[in-house]
Amino acid sequence: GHRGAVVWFTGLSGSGKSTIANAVDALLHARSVRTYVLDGDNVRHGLNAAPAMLTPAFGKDFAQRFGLGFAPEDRVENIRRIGSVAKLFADAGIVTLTAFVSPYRADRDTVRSTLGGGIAEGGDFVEVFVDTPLEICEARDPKGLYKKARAGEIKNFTGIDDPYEAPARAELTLAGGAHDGATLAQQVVQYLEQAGVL
Ligand code: GGZ
Repeated sequence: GHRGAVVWFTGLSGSGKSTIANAVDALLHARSVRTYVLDGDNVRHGLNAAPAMLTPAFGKDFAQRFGLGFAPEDRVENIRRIGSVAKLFADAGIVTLTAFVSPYRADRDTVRSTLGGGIAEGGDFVEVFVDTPLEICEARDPKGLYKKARAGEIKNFTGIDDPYEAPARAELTLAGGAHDGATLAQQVVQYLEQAGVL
C-alpha cells in the first residue's frame, strides 16, 4: 500500500522537472500506485488560465483580473492554488507529482505548512530540488524562451531577470545536469520507499 503525498519538484525552466515527474509517474503506475501529475499544461492552461482564453466573450478585463501570468504576485497565487489542489489530492490518498518552477522559497514553505510539514516530520510534503545549472538549462532551451529572455522579448524570466531561490533543505536534491531523467526518477522512487510513502 501507499499513502497520499505531494512530491514537489522545483527548479529552473528546462531543468527537467516535468520529464522526471512523468518518469516517476510511469514507475509508480507500474507498481499500481495511484498518482497524478500537476504541471503547466493542466494548471496554468486550465485552473489558472485567463478566462478569456476559454470564453473570448468575457473580454480582456476579465482575463486580466483572473488569469495568472509571471509577475511576482501572479507566481505567488499560482503556487498557492497549486498547493491547495495538491492538498486535496493528497487527502484523497493520491501521490501527486507537481512540476512548477516555484522560484520563491516562502511560497514553497507555505505549501509545506499546508501539507502538515515534510514527510520526515509526519507531514505529506516532499520537496525535490532539480538542481540543473543555468548554463545547462539555457543550452537546452527546448522552447527558445531563454533566447527570448536574453533578447529582452520576455520580461521577468526566472534565472535571467527574476530570481530563483534554491531550497535550503529540500528532502531530495537531484544533480540535473549529471544524469538522465530515468536515473533521477529512480532516485526519487528510492527516496519515497525509504521515507515510507511507498
Ligand atoms: C519563467 C516562464 C516565464 C517566465 C513563460 N519565467 O520551460 P517551461 O516554460 O515549460 O517552464 C516555464 C513555465 C513556468 O511556469 P510555472 O507555472 O512553473 O512558473 S511559476 O512556478 O514561477 O509560477 C517556462 C514558461 O512557463 N515561462 N514565461 N517569465 N518561466
